[in-house]
Amino acid sequence: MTEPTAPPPVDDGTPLRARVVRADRGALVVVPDDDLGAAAHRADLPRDGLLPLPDGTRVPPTVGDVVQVDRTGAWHATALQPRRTAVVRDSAGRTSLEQAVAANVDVVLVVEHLDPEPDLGRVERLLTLAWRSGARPVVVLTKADLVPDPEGMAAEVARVAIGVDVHAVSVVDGTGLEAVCALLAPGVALVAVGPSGAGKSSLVNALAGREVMATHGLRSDGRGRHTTTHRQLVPLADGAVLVDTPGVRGVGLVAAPEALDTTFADVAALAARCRFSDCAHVSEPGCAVRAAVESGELAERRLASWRKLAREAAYAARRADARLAAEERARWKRVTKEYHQRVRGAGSPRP
Ligand SMILES: Nc1nc2c(ncn2[C@@H]2O[C@H](COP(=O)(O)OP(=O)(O)OP(=O)(O)O)[C@@H](O)[C@H]2O)c(=O)[nH]1
Ligand SMILES: [Mg+2]
Ligand SMILES: [Zn+2]
Repeated sequence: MTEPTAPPPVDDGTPLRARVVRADRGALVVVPDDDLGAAAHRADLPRDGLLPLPDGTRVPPTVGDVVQVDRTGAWHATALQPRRTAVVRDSAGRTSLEQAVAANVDVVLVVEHLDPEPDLGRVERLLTLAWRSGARPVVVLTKADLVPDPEGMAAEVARVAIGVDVHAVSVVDGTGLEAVCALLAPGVALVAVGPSGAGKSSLVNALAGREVMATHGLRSDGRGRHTTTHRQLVPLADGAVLVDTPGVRGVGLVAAPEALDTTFADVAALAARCRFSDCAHVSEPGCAVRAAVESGELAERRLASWRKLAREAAYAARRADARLAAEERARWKRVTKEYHQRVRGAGSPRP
């Protein structure tokens, strides 16, 4: 990206409403929210790296966030606007269970390659992540120029992407790009998620009409090093913005039963017809899910994928509950300690 070295605009002392282009540990890179194509500028963060929401909770800002920036002296971010949407993934971090990948996006581009063959389970996982965000998912299948029947493959993927548009594209011969361009409009924010080597940055460059992001130089086999190493918001020519993200091996899901039911609307509809409401779809009598697998209506693979993600979501929910309980215990410990200190203090006033 262009390094944020441009001089700050004239500072009249009023705070700036700014969009986060990039979020690092101690500082943000921001642009004015009313001019996303303007020169980027550095804005420092408080020492703990957190910013307050209007309700007082402090959270780490992420790319796409709208922040308030104080421009007296060195720019520093002071507050965070509530997020319209948030793409969140399971975090391995100690301080929080969720990591916000991108905020305030309207569209999540689930980017998957056609060559090597698309991984349907990964598409289902990323669609669940996308539905959970509140934004609209769109599947983009890249490298259409490398396969003989991209449309046929897109139709296969569309069968596991219920209610979602699926486009086969190529940045080499331009196939399908107009369908993705049709999503762009002034003020629209998108994020591209998908495995390393899928062609996210290549797509970003094609949509931007210039080389904004570095891409993998050699023919990639989809493995090996990640070319994009940090998330970044890129202004596109038509007033839209797109967040490019580093490829991830497997994004962990946060608890999201509704999102799962949306991704697997077919399985959920079948499960609603099982004789027992707590049917585990293994060997229960009157199981509509098993019956659909046996009749070939539902692919065994899809059922297995749903089970895997449902287990993961349930685990995440338990972990979130455990954390809440631990936080509650810690709060009570603090409260009672303070109480005892006050009582002691009242009995024998400290010198
Ligand atoms: N033939 C062909 N190659 C493509 C296409 N799109 C991307 N590639 C190639 O795929 C490789 C990976 O592309 P990138 O855009 O760097 O992939 P990425 O998803 O950004 O990868 P990470 O940044 O590691 O997550 C590069 O060698 C691109 O040239 C395409 O439409 N057709
Ligand atoms: Mg990239
Ligand atoms: Zn059942």
